[in-house]
Amino acid sequence: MNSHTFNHLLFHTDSNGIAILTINRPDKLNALNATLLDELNQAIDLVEDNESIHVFIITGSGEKAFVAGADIKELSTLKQDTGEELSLKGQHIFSKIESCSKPVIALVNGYALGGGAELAMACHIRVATENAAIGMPEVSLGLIPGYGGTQRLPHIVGKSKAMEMILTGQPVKAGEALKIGLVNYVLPMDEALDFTKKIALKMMKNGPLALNAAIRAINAAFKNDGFAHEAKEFGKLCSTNDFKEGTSAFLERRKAEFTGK
Ligand code: DAK
Repeated sequence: MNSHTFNHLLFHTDSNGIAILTINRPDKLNALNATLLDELNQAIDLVEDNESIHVFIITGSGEKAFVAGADIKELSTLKQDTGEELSLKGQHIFSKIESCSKPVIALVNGYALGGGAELAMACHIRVATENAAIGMPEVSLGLIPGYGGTQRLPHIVGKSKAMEMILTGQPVKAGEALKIGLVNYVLPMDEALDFTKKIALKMMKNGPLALNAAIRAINAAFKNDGFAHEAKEFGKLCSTNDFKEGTSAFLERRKAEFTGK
């Protein structure tokens, strides 16, 4: 069993070669801050570089949240240039997950909101626990998804459902997520990890070169230039009053009053 030390991640590899990464910032519902993103980037490199790892599982610590989004306190300080820069950085890291040469499975154990939903969608498949709620609430903060969500959600659930989810900001519960194809399976909390490992074992019985080629070929069907557009739009929103109001309202625990300015 291999393990590696990070500040906000737990990382270990079991004797079958399944690496399990647990996002570990439970007091903030595993929200993604800058350090955590950097560590996630390093963890992906570890998985790519280690020949004894065959499948990668990403989950969140505790039973409440997979990841409750990008860290809103950090987001609230962004300006147009830093917003676009952060978006491109996050997009790059999530794209590395999507193009990982080994299968990556998200085990969505609770809230997967905003950046959390985007992280789950960058993984190759998703298993959810019964208490999962997946959504893109960015518009309630005066923002849009900035880590590839505007691109991946329509690919996974179709344009119409993606429009509804992003424009209302309302999350879907596990049962609906299964119905619309956003997750592959829904399991009780105490069975979900074993079930996910069983899928991993099925995958790793196959030829690694074939797995790698299949991932590349499937990803090739979904290449587009919308990611750069998403980062630009996100950056522009970072200079608006609505963005300041949306993030302040969350941090001050009040309802946002948007003015369209
Ligand atoms: N960021 C920072 N802190 C968060 C957080 C988040 N996303 N979510 C929760 N927390 C913190 C809370 O502030 C609270 O901290 P303390 O006050 O205890 O210090 C703690 O976690 C527990 O949360 P609650 O007290 O709120 O717990 P509840 O059970 O009452 O509610 C909740 C759970 C998940 C419904 C609620 O926490 C919530 O609504 N959280 C925010 C969800 C959200 O809006 N997430 C989306 C964030 S926007 C981009 C990059 C990324 C993105 C966009 C652009 N670019 C750079 C271009 C992505 C944006 C997002 O992800």
